[in-house]
Amino acid sequence: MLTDVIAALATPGGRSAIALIRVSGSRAHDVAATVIEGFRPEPLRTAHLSTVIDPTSGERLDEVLYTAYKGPSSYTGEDMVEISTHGGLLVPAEVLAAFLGAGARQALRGEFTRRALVNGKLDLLQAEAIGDLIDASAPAQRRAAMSQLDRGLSLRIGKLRDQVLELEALCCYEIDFPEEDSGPVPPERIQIAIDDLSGSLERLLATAVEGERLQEGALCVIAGRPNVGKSSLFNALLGSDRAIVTDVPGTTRDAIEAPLVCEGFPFRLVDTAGLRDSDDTVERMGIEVSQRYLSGADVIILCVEAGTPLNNDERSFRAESQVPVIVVRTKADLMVDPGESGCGDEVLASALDGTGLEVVRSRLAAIMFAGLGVRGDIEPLVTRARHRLSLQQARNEIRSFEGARRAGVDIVVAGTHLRAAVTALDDVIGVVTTEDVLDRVFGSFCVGK
Ligand SMILES: Nc1nc2c(ncn2[C@@H]2O[C@H](COP(=O)(O)OP(=O)(O)OP(=O)(O)O)[C@@H](O)[C@H]2O)c(=O)[nH]1
Ligand SMILES: [Mg+2]
Repeated sequence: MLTDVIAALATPGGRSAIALIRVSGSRAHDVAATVIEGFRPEPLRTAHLSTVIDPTSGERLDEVLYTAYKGPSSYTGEDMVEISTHGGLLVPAEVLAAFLGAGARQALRGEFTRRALVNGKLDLLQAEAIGDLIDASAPAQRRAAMSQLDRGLSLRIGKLRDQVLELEALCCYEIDFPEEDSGPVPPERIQIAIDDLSGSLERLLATAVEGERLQEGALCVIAGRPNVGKSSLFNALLGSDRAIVTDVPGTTRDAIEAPLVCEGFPFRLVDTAGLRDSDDTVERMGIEVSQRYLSGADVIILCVEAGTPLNNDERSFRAESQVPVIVVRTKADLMVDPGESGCGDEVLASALDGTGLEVVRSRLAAIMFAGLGVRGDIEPLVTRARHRLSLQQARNEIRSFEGARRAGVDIVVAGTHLRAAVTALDDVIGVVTTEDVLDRVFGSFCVGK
């Protein structure tokens, strides 16, 4: 297939030692030959030292290293050239302009990976994983993205797809031999196949809550009465003075959000205005913002000063919360008798001397990502609503198939649910051909005719 030549800067603009420009398309090598002095692709995948010349002015723009790739053995599957130029704002822009002047077109967002997908170098899940890897801010996100790039989830979904096709094949067998009253396939065998499949789908779907949380970062909201030390705790956990701290109750008026990594897991930590009845308009608005954040929180840190018993509001807040609440007893350094506070699962902490901060971090990681810790790297994760919705669709189709079978619906009609399940699974990774089903029917059953 003939494709136009696209080019783009693959590194961010700004002062840097080097920058990388990528060029891809059927005539990528021809375009490169117009701009790079003495360009020759061979030996492929080898760095060559040369000079980039402006095709219109003939001016030497930069000394570069270039590497040529021949399709399909390249990232996009097309002929490609990667050029390492010197960094900074001007040089990479001028070299890129030279390529555009020589017939390349500025690539669109994600167009290289999109071509890789079209050319079968990657499936959709792997393409998403590349985006996730680039966006990762916590090691656990990187691990999940790497596993998805290694086709962890693709293979798992491929296996589910195989199971559905297997089931379909069993049913096709019933269609082929209608004269045999009970059918050649014992109904128990079909039921076992259905149960196995449903079980596998449920297990995978069970990873979605924490998987999607891993993708987004768990929303952790710090709440409590004014002046209890919420902003101080926020700053201490982040290790930087992001929020203003004063001894005036009602200091924080707006919610402040910042990314935080706890034991390798991503969080979005939010400091909020202290909760109380206030006549001050701005403070009241701040409290409303706090309430909104609280209603969307995955986990809440409720700050209460050490040595002070929880009041009724705090007790009912903890009891009625829909999400886990970690009670943090603040200002532990001011306590006269260290034994007097911090009962049960409450955490004794001080923003001043760092007491308890590690406990808060590990408590957050344990509560929000316990399942991932247990599963380790073995289970692939469902990290997007897109995956989850398709998997739920597949599961619903399997349920409908089971229901239809029980109700004695004709197997050909019931079988349409299996087709729909395959389509739903294919939506997650890629393309489907009905040839697959036929291959499986005759391949795994050895009918002999
Ligand atoms: N000794 C000690 N003082 C603290 C600690 N944490 C906070 N404080 C002090 O308590 C006061 C209030 O702290 P903030 O962090 O502003 O409290 P807040 O809960 O954010 O208050 P509002 O934003 O007004 O709701 C300040 O004077 C802090 O210096 C701590 O761990 N130890
Ligand atoms: Mg504050």
